[in-house]
Amino acid sequence: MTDQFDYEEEYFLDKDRKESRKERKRLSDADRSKFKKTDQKKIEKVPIDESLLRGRVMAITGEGTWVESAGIEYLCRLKGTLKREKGLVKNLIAVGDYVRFESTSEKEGSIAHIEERFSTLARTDISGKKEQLIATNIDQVFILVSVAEPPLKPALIDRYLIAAAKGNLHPIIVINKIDLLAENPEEEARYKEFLAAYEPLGFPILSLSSKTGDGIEALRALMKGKTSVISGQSGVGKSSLLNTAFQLHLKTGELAIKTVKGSHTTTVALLIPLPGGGYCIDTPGIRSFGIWHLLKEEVIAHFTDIATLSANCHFPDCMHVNEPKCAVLKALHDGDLPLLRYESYSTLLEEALGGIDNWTKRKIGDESDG
Ligand SMILES: Nc1nc2c(ncn2[C@@H]2O[C@H](COP(=O)(O)OP(=O)(O)OP(=O)(O)O)[C@@H](O)[C@H]2O)c(=O)[nH]1
Ligand SMILES: [Mg+2]
Ligand SMILES: [Zn+2]
Repeated sequence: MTDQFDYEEEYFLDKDRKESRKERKRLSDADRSKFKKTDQKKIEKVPIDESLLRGRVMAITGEGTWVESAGIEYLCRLKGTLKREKGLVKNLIAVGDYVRFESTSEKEGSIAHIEERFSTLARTDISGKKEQLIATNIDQVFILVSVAEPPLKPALIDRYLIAAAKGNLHPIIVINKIDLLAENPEEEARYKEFLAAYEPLGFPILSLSSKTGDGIEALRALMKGKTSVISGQSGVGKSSLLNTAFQLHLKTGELAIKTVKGSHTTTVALLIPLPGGGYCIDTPGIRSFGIWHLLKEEVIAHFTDIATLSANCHFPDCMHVNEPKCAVLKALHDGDLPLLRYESYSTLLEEALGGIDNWTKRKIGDESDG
């Protein structure tokens, strides 16, 4: 199996920055509504050959695309006509896709058509120039972080939350490894600070431990009957969590300093049918999460707490960076706006405004403080 997704690769080493900036500008001038909310069952405009089989992509490995249809797994390749449509998407097909294919032998097939997606979890690929699909046609994303090993990174959570809103997904923040809190007073303080800042915002937050089983029942209940994707940094315990919750035997990794490409334990996304109904896609760990085609307006819309405060800023177009009479900076100074939130806002705003020239900076930010 090869890792097709470059998950742990260095992210923004692209030398051709100017070219990328031009591309970004072109993109943001193009159709901004990348995503139309559509019903899964809506039939596509393109006429489909009804003699084709219909199936769902379970995994994509070096061998090909694994498609399940009526209980049979087919190893499929993509038809050449599909490949020519690639354009600005790094991976034309992703786990979770519904496809139409022709079976070429008992267990093999050829994919002719990918159905329209009702949701996607996507990020920017390694080059910064293309959209990389992590999973598609999912109801909800479990944003998995851990209180320690690796430490909690609030800005990464905000990245996922924005990506979820863009991709038409319901986000659930899951904080794993709470068993480690007792022995980590610093991490415990950070965890509490995070809860104090994020709970009032209304995002669902679930604290649990796949080691002790604390909170697992709640996770199982949330996953029941739904298609979920679980995503987060390498080592936060995505596979362990699914193993504990559903008595699975996914490979899990020992903790190690994971800096080398390929050191993550899960190497390809995998759609897993859950006992009791529903599916969950386990994914390889990400190192950083660049939001594809991030707009300033999306950052502002996401930080509702900051938007509320900004009603009292002196300048109507205040961005709360260093403007005089800024109500957001005042709230921050007075302790009415958590520093965590402001830091996260600043990072993402800078990214949306600065484009690719700031992405290298962002990468450093990701590693130091999330
Ligand atoms: N203390 C503690 N350790 C945990 C917990 N959950 C997972 N771990 C450990 O964390 C390590 C990484 O777990 P994995 O499940 O492989 O992590 P992952 O997120 O799937 O990692 P990738 O597949 O590389 O993305 C393993 O050593 C697990 O035993 C937990 O709740 N508490
Ligand atoms: Mg894993
Ligand atoms: Zn302001």
